[in-house]
Amino acid sequence: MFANRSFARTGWLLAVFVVQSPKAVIGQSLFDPAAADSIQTRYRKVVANIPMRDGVKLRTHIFVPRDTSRTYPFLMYRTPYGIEPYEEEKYPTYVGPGRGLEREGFIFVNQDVRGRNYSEGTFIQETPHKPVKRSPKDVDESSDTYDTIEWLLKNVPRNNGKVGLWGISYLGFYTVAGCIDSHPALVACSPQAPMIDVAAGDDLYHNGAFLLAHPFPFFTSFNRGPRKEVGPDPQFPFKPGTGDGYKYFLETGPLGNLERNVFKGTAPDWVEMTSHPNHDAFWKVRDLRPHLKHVTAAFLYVGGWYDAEDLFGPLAGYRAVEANNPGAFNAIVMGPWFHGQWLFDDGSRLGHAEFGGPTSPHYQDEILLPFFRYFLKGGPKPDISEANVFETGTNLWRRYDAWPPANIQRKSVYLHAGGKLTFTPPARGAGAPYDEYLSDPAKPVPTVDWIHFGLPREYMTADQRFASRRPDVLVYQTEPLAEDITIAGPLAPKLYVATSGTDADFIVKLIDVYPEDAPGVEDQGTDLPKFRLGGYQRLVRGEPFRGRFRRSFEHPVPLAANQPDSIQFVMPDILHTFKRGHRIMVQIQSSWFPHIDRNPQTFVRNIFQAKPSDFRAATMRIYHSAERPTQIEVGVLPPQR
Ligand code: PG9
Repeated sequence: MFANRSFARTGWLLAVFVVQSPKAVIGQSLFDPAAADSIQTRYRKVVANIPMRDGVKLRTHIFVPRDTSRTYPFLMYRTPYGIEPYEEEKYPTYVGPGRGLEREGFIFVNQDVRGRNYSEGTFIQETPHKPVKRSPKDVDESSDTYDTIEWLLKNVPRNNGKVGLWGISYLGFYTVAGCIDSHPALVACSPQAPMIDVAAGDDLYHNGAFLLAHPFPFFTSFNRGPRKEVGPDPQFPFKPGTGDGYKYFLETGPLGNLERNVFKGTAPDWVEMTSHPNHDAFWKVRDLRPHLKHVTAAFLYVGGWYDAEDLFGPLAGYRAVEANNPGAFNAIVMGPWFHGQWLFDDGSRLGHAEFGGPTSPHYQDEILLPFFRYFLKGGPKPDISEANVFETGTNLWRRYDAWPPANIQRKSVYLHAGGKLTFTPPARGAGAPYDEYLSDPAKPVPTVDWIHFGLPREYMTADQRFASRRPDVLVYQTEPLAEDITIAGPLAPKLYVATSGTDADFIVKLIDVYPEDAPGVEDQGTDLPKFRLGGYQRLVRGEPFRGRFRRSFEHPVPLAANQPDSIQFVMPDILHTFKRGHRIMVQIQSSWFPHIDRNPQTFVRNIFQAKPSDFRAATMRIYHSAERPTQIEVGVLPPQR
């Protein structure tokens, strides 16, 4: 028996991928049951319980190539979600970051992290890194990875002494953590959509606004403690009784009701994560970036422009390594992908946005495989640039020596009276100095215009016409563009605002508006109306900011009612071309539900403890005058070939 045997509901996350996109990538689908047979044909599974320096044993499945004619490097991932199947004689449908690598031959290692599933020890959410370790009891993910590698090198025959580490999402967090103060044999790290700071821009909080629709379903299952009984968990999966998340969460009322009515103490991590709405010490110690110094491995960060969970992570992680390790091999790949699409799907489209064909194979074959071949097997030097990024709008892969590209020109798009948007600031006295709207928490702006529970990843490219017709959404757009405009890098809104309340959210959306006569009709299948691209208001990037944090993310302060104030923040990077004849549009609103929790719009210490009476409608004001020119600073690339 394994101590602390906890059946975390691991199938849930993979189920998300299976349900939504089991398409074949590079041959066999990652979830094709028949794939287990081909894994078993090529590899022999060894089950090990590897002792860490403090004596805790971590359940590890090692897949050793059956071809014993040569030596192989290790390629490992570490996970809180389980490494099924646990039976020694059974094989998983995939063991590595792509079919090409499985065909190539590595010693694949899959490990339950401390305190999860069949590993011993105590689980800690996003284990803080311990830069100083004074005794064998001072352990963290860096030391567990180090001890695992030390054991593998000594106990697995025909290894070539080199180790690679990779992982998507939470597994990406463990990848980054394992590459800090790393074992000298660990020479290649590929953090993919890593959770770098869930309280700054990844899964839980974006600029202080809490992500509700995405993490809630996760915490209804992730916290399953050690289960005594065998067989299906009567509580899993969580059954909200409706497929309409907007309705469910609106009827839930203040978020404290979710603990009282749903979790009821079964989700200690939900309680922990929602007990820190400010960016306090609890979150600061979980941010790995300060420790990404003196790294010795090569890094290949991977992320998706349309990753609804961890878009912040790969960009922030890449920047941290770049800033602190000038000599390191540190590259980034950003494709037009949703969370994990580069492994689990061919990457040809997301919602109504199409990318000119499969995009994942280019990354798998031309970037990922050459990267690991070079650093783990002494293969040819990979033809990989510092930044290998997909340009949406034109559907071209681009390569740059830096990210963002060194030759971008910082410009601002300015809001003007009459719903106009131009690259010039408002002139004095030119039209009304502001626009107003009534934001009512009882009728928040929906995230999408279809019924869904959870956060549909298609929201990242969804048509915004439904929102542009609401009185509580302000809309500003350019004239049809006379030439293509390519924007690269982060977007930096500077909002001049006022509210009749004492707190407010402001969501900024950057949108590509297709011409009314844009060719193309998408046949969504017989039971859905054909989607016409004409007039499509394609979301390019959207991001919230919770007004109380405009001075500090750790110490929120109320907004003074009816007093002009300013808010500056950064929206995640893009690389998008607005084509000639299209328009650039900006929408501003004060709710985005249930993607983001509702702001009561009255200042309370902790929104999770707000009372129903705290939720009040408020008039929001967005200024666009010479004195208060609301704008978004962007990086414009010179015309490219
Ligand atoms: N990034 C995913 C997640 C983490 C925490 C809460 C909700 C989702 C994931 O690890 O898949």
